[in-house]
Amino acid sequence: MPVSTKIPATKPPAAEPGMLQILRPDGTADPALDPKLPAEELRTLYRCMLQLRIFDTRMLSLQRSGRIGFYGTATGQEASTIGTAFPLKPEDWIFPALREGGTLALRNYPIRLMVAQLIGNAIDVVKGRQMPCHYSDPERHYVSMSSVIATQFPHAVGAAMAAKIKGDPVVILGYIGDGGTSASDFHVAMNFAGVYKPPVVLVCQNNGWAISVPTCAQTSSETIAQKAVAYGFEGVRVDGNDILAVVTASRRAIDKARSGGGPTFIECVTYRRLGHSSSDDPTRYRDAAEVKAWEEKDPIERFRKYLEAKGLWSAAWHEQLETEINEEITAGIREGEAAGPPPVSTLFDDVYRDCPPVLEEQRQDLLRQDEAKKGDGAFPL
Ligand SMILES: Cc1ncc(C[n+]2csc(CCOP(=O)(O)OP(=O)(O)O)c2C)c(N)n1
Repeated sequence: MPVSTKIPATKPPAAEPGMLQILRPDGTADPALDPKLPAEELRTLYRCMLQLRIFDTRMLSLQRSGRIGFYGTATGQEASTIGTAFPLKPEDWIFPALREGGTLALRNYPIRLMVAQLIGNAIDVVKGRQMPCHYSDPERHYVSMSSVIATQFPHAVGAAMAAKIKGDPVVILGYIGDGGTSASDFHVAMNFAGVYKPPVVLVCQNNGWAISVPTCAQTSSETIAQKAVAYGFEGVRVDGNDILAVVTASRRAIDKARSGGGPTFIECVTYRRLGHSSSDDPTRYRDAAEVKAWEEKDPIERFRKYLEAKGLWSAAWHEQLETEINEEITAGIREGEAAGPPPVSTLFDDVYRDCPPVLEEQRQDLLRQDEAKKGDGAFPL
């Protein structure tokens, strides 16, 4: 009989001791813990979660039809992604990992620019030089992710230390995956955060898997949150598929950081429902039953029931949102695919303030070749 190599990951979130849960699986809220957010905030949360779900679905299908090279979804992680960033002020900084592009919706980042980055075209603000999913917007205080796992944490802690030294009243939010907590950068950042107590909130999206390695093979700790204790600061564990719990935990941590109370580490217990990225086939290492159990804990559906009971959700409103989001994505794809690649002339930009003569010579040479290519279709040798 063949031996199964599929190791179970994490259990779906249940009301367990030590984990903050406010929304019950049936969509009712614990009355003692319900943050009673204003209707407008609840609607914004729903819209942003829905936008992330739809954007992921559309971009994965764009990748499957060969129109973008790579994509990493946050399907199943919408509450954890949107809820952690929701309480930030616009001046606060976000240091995302692969799955936090959706937080840009909270800062009204145009979808067309996200699509442009995924294509790497002439509209792309990073001029086609980054892998897809590396959105970047210094004006909205959103720092491009680094593909190198766990580096987000030292970057975030360093930025927070700088803010503290300068007296800049901002909070920094940094993200990591469960796999990232096995990397040395995680421990370096946690130690600096504990020692210097800068205004930082460090979030681990524990989505059960680091590509094919389950969380239980990353650590012997009972929880990831408890690792903060060793570094001398607070760690909290949250049902990451419960948007009200995530917002509540994140708001407490952000307010604490802003008022000089130092760092907090938040573990959001959630699940990566699709492949690690468009290059991965998760059916090779995990059971369909596990995925199904988590699909039943869908964070959007759970929140939808809560909104409906409050009279804040209707099928018509949902359809209107879906239409608006899809139209914006379709327009972004049309514009993005028509834009063409970034001009060759930009290849030498942004490295030196004043281009050195030797590079200027190469730039002119390249431009001459580019012109010649336009003439007869061939590069002169
Ligand atoms: C330092 C480093 N080692 C290995 C990799 C290859 N790699 C890319 S993503 C990934 C797994 C990440 O898992 P996790 O931190 O749990 O985040 P998730 O992708 O599940 O959100 C690995 C090993 C890398 N990018 N950087």
